[in-house]
Amino acid sequence: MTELNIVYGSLESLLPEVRAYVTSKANLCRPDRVHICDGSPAEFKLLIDAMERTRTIKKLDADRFENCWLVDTDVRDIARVESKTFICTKNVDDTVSETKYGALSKLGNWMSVESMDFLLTRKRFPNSMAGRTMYVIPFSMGPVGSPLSKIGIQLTDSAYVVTCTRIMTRVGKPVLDYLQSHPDTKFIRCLHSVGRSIGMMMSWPCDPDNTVIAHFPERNEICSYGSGYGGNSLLGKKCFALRIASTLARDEGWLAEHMLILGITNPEGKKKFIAAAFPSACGKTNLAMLQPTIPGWKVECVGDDIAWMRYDDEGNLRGINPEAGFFGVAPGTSMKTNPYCMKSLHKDTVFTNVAYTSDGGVYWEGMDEEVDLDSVHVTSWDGRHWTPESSFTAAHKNSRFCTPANHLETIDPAWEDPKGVPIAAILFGGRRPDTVPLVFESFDWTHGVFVGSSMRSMTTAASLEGVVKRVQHDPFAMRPFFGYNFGHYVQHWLDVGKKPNAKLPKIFHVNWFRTEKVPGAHDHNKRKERYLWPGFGENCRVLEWIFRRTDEEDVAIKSPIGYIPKPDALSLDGLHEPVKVDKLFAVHKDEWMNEVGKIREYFDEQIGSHMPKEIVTELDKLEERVKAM
Ligand code: O2Y
Ligand code: MN
Repeated sequence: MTELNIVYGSLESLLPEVRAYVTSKANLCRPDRVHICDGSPAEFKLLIDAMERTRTIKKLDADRFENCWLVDTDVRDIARVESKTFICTKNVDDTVSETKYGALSKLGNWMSVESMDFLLTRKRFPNSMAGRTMYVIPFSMGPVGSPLSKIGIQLTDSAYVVTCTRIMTRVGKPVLDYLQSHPDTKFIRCLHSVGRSIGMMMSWPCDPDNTVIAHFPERNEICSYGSGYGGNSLLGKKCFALRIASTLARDEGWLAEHMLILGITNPEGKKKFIAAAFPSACGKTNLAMLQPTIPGWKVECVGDDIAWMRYDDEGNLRGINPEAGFFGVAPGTSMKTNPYCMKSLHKDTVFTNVAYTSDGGVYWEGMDEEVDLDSVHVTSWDGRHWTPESSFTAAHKNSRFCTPANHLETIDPAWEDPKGVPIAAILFGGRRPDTVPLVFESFDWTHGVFVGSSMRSMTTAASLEGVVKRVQHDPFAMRPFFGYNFGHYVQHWLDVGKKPNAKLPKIFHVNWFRTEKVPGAHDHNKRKERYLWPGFGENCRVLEWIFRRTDEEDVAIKSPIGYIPKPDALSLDGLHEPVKVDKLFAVHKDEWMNEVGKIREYFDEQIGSHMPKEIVTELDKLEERVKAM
C-alpha cells in the first residue's frame, strides 16, 4: 500500500467506505496523482488546462461560442462497443435468457464474476493509470436527495470524462455533503481507465484492442477499461442509469428505461407528461425538444434519453430524468429539425468528433443552412480537408454534443422536481420503412408490454458494430442496455401493471419513418423511397391524438394490431404538403403475417422458455386477428 498523492481535495471529505474504494483502486491502477472533484469553476479550469496541455481540446470562437470546446477522439474509439460489454453474475440465467439452435444471446453478454475479476485485476487495470491523474467524481443520478435518485463514485484517468460528467450529472460538493449527512447511502462503484496507451502525450489515449466494459449488478460495481468515449466511459449514463439501475429497479419495484420524458400542454392549459422509448439515434432528442406546428400547443423537455419511473402513494407512475445534460447525436441536428437544441449549443458545450470550420466554429452534416460553406474551410473530425464533394463525411456519424440541460429554452419547469412528473402515456417507436402505421394504441397494459417486447427498428451508427442497415429486434429500445435476463425483465413489466390501485399509463407505438416508393425513380438500380410523414415539429399532431386518448376521447377505431385514429381524428390542418393517410395507417395482411413470423422466431430463438406465457398468448392473439383480416 503506497501513500496517495492527493493534489486536489482531501480524503477526509470522503466517507470511510468511499475512501477505502478509492485507496484500493488507486493501489491497483497506480495513478501519479489523485484529484477529488468538487464540481467548482476552479476545477473546470484545471481540467481544461490539462486537456490543452495534451492537445485534446480546442476552444471555439469566443464571440459566437461561450465556453465551448471541440475534442476529436482516436479514430478507433468512436462509439459504444456492444461486443465488449458484459454483465457478470453468479448464474448465467440471471443475465441472459435461454437461446436455442446454437444462437448467441443478442440481448446481453454474460461472463462469470471470477473470469472477469481475473481479467480486470490481473490483466487490464494494474498500472493502467501510471503517469496520469486519477479523478474521484462523486455524482448523483437525479436531483441530489430526491427519493428517486441514486449516487455513484466514478474513478477515472480522463479529464474529458470528468468534464462531460460535470455536464451530464450533478457532481462534487453537494453529493459529498449528502453522503456525509446520509452515511448509510448505498453508492455504485464506477472504475474507468482509458488504458495503458503507448505514449503519454497522445491527445486521445485508449486501448481499443483490449477494451472491456463490465457490470457486476450483485455488488453494484462497473469497471470500464480501454475507451474514453461516450457510453463506454461516462459510466453514469448507460452502465449505471440503465444496466445497473434496471436491476435495482427490478429488486425495488420500479422501472429504469431508455426513454425521453416530455411535457405537453394543450391550448386550454391542460398538461400531461409522456415517456417514449426509441432505439439509439432514432430521434429521441428531437422529439423531447419538439417545436409544435399546431397553434396553442406547447412541448417542454424533462429528459431526452433515460427515465426512472416509480409509483407514488396515489398509484401514479412518476418519472425523473436521472441526467443533467444531453449527449446528443450531432449529424442531422439543425435549425430545421431541432431549433431549440441548436440555440442551446452556443454555451458551455463540448463537441466530440464534429468538423471544425476555419472561423472557429463547428460543422456537421445537416447544418448546411447554418454554415456558409463558400466562406469557410472545413476540417473533418479526423483531420482531413473536407468539401461538400468529399467522399467522406465531415463529422463522424456518431459525433456528439454534450450540453447542460438547463440551457435549453424549453426545459420543463418540473424537470428537477424531486417527486418526478406523472406519466400519462408511454410510447414505443422505431425506424420502420414499412408495415407499421404512424401510430397505434395498445388494447391494454399486457398488450402494450407485448408491443414493447416485439419492437423492431433499422440499425443506426450509435454502436460501433451497428453500421450495416437492416431492421433488427430492439425490445423496449433496451437491446444493448438490459442489466438482467430479458424474460425476467418482461415479467417485471407485467408485474408493474398488476400493482393494486395503479393508474396505468396508456401504451402506444409510433413510427415517423414509413416510406413509399417514388414511382419511376431509380438510384443505382435501387428504387427510391420517400417518407410518408413530414416528422419533426409535425409529430405534435400525433402527440395531440395521444393526449386526447389519455382523456378517453372517442377518436379511435379498432384494427387487428391496436387502436388507430378514426378517419379525420388526426389533425392535419396547416400541413405544408398533403399526406397520404391511407398509406400511413394501412395494415397489410402479408406484412403483418411476416411480422408475426419474425417475432415468433426471435422469441423462440432468443428468449425460449424464459418468455412469460402472457406475452406468447398476445402473439398468438395477434396472429389470429391478422389471419382473420
Ligand atoms: O457512446 C456513444 O456512442 C454514445 S451512446 C448514447 C449517447 C447518448 C444517448 N444515447 C446513446 C445510445 O447509444 O443510446
Ligand atoms: Mn440512448
